[in-house]
Amino acid sequence: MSLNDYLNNNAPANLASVIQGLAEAAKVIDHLVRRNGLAGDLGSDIGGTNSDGDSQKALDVRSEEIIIEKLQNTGAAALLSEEQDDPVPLSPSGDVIVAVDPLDGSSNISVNVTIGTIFSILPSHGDAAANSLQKGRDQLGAGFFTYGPQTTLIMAFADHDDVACFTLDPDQGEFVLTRSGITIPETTKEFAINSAYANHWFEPMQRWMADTLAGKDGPLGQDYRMRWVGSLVSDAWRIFQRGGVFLYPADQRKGNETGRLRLVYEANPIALLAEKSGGKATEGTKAILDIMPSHLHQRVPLFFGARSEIDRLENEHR
Ligand code: P6P
Repeated sequence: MSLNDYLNNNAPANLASVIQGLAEAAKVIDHLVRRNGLAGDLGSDIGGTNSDGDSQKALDVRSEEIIIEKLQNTGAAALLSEEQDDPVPLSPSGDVIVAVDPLDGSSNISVNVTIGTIFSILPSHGDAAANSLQKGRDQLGAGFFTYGPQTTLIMAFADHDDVACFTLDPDQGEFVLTRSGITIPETTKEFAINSAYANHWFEPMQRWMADTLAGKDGPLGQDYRMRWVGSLVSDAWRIFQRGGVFLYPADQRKGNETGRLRLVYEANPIALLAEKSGGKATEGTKAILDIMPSHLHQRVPLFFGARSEIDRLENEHR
């Protein structure tokens, strides 16, 4: 089944047109990724910084331009982006808002590691400020694309209990349904974290990891393995395909006291997919989807995946 057929059968018309626009943008971004280095270095810093002072890569900016172009006339009223301070107006008559991380994993562009585009679709209330500050529980749909060995899409809608995966068929140039009914197993032996910051973690994370690393001789009675790509979409795709748990805690490093990942256009979309897949997504004590954003680029700790492991982590935070 093609993406268009899946959308026609399962999505409200306004969401279908927005996702079709995002899919067209993903095809163009994918082509740029595959040609990186052949026609300039899209992983190079362009000297600018985004709203939060992160250095911008050429592909960050170009990806956003492509998304804005492809969302014209799709029913999206405005775009909220990691690369912008303020909403980017699209269709005045639009009734949804699209929040994006146009290119997640920018530091990996120049080293041929999977990167992607993350999106969240929210209702438009006709007021820019109100549109920017909505709980993830209010999302109408969410998902992400990966640009890696395969070009893929995973998405879900709020009023439809299915998480579906698509692969871009390079021969047809179309996204084709490859899996649906995605579920994250209740338990796992695989965790994803950047352990280089272990000495900066707060106590709950330290305790969780100590029990985990104790392995089969410890309180959990099983050995674990670790995977860390350093690209959220890549680690997340693996977890939605074979299970696992992802952990990006706050830590005591300057600037990471409330976490690294962004609530509105990274944590919320992933959290919707995680809950729809039978997993959990928390910041330690509260479901990601229940957090009211204080500002568009708010950072949060993000833990998602296997329910039993997230429960264990939340118990450590009590
Ligand atoms: P670290 C990429 O820069 C990103 O925002 C996410 O995609 C990824 O999960 C995380 O940062 C990696 O962070 O601290 O391991 O470099």
